[in-house]
Amino acid sequence: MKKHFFILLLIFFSLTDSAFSQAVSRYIYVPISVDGNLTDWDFAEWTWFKPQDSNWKDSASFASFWDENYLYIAFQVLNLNLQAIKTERDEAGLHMDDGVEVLVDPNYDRSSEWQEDDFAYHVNVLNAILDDRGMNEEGKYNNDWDGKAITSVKIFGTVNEPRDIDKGYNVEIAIPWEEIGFLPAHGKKLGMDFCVNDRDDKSGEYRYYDWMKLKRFHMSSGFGTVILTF
Ligand SMILES: [Ca+2]
Ligand SMILES: [Ca+2]
Ligand SMILES: [Ca+2]
Ligand SMILES: [Ca+2]
Repeated sequence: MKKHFFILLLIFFSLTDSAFSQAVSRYIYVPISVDGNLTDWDFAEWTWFKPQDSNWKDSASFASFWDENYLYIAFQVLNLNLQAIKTERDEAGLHMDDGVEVLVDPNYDRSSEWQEDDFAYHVNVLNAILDDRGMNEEGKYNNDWDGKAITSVKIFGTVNEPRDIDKGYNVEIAIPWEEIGFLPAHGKKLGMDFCVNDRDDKSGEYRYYDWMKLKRFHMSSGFGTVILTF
């Protein structure tokens, strides 16, 4: 009996974790300066997340603000060995570099397929971008779409110098509302996920973790909810 109770409790908490994860994006009167410096985020509400693998000790946090022009996002990522090799926009494999990924479901329909409105930005620690929106004719994520977001990265350490110990990096992103596709207002909701990609320290392969613990990132039905508030 006791065992069943704990199993039910576990199911409940795993459901609440995935189905009801929410973060708040507060209105900000002074526009964020997208420079990698997070002093303008002093009053933000940070959401912390970490890998599911308990042997993997990295972690990250994200926060969001908005104003009439932009949805702002900031990341603080802890990482001891910064590695990235891609420098060109939409370069294949950029998602495997150390960097962050933001996925947005603007119409908040929480679909299981990647649809026209849904878009993703990868920003690696060299501030190179891989962005996509909707699907192309070949049935792949449409990387030909290039968004207008402004991004900036500040690193604490050295990239591609594994002999030292790095601390991590900050990322700031400003996504224009005209790109998201609606006018921002108090109470408005977006589906979003926040992810960290990591070029694995030992094997040179890559691994990742995200806020919503998704197996497939391009799936808005698994996204958390970001609510705009004043
Ligand atoms: Ca800043
Ligand atoms: Ca959608
Ligand atoms: Ca692109
Ligand atoms: Ca280093």
